[in-house]
Amino acid sequence: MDLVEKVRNKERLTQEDGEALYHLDLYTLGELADNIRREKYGNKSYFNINRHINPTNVCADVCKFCAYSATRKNPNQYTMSHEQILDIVDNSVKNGAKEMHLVSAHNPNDGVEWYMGAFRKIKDKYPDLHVKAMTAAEIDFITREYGHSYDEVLDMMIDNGVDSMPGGGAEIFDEKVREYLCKGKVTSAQWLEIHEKWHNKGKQSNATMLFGHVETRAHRIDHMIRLRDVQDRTGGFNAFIPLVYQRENNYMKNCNYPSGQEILKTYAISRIILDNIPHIKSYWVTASINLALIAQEFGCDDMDGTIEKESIQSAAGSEGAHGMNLDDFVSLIKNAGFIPVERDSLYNELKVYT
Ligand code: V47
Repeated sequence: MDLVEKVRNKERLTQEDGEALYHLDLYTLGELADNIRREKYGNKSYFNINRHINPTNVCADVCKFCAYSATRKNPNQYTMSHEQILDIVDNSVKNGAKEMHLVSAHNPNDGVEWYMGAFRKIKDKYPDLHVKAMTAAEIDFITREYGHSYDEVLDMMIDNGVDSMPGGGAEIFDEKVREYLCKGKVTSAQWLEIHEKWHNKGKQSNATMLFGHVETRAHRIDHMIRLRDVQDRTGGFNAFIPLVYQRENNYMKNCNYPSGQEILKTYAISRIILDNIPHIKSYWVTASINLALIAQEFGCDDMDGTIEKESIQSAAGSEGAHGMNLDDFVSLIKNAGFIPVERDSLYNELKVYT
């Protein structure tokens, strides 16, 4: 059957189909993805009011794409105390934030109590605040460093108030590319296992894919299909977030940087292939705000949030370091022809900006 027909009939696509989608012209692909997105969400475009906190940049791992981490010899290393973290949280709550998204480097000096204590203190002070924390890469690091099992760390997270897991650390699942990018970090199978375990405890998470570096289109489709397989079993992924590779201040320059068209095609294809993951985020920090808005016409339905401060991708050249003013964010979404909808972290609608 013709591939376009197959998509219109909502048939499940194979690896081969996914690769073939890239050969369609951008507008056909965009229309196919947009139809799926509009059927689900109409003209709504989701975002939340959130704060990214990166409590330490000291890292035992060496990922070629990372411009954020610092080794112990780096003069720019930092590790926040719980008081410093709580000061940030206090301030962000005053500014209306409803989600704290905490992601750290893999710091061998801190101990598991440092992580869990921070979550506990945030939750004790703000029981209604959503704590999104701990990538599967961090969890894997903690188990190796401190001798816990995945289940023990996940249970500790739940006991200390973590509500959902972010999608970081997925990078690209293909084992050869992964070994080149981030040898020694959580493996693809482990990343998927950790999320599956988390879902089986009744919790939700997101999934990312870092693209636009040395991977091929086939690797991106393989990445999506591995996520789709887990999602068939658990239904626990809320959103898929394709992260566009930022290339400054790191060790990976030999890349096939993607054009705007290639980025939009990748968003659209992820909407089509991931028939069981409800939301596709065009994360404005790595896509740029303009492309993230256009991506809302190519299958994406979410822009992520106002963020307030971003350290990981901005270290590598993104312009998202200072977040986005709420009024500007809402106006930009409106001017792009969409209805901005503020959501909570689990996609319950909080406010429709008509
Ligand atoms: O996993 C690191 C990525 C991720 C670079 O779950 C880079 O809602 C681009 O996962 N260029 C962490 N990306 C951020 C993350 C995230 C972001 C927003 C929302 C959510 C969510 C999750 O940042 C890492 C890594 O893949 N990253 N370096 C870089 N040079």
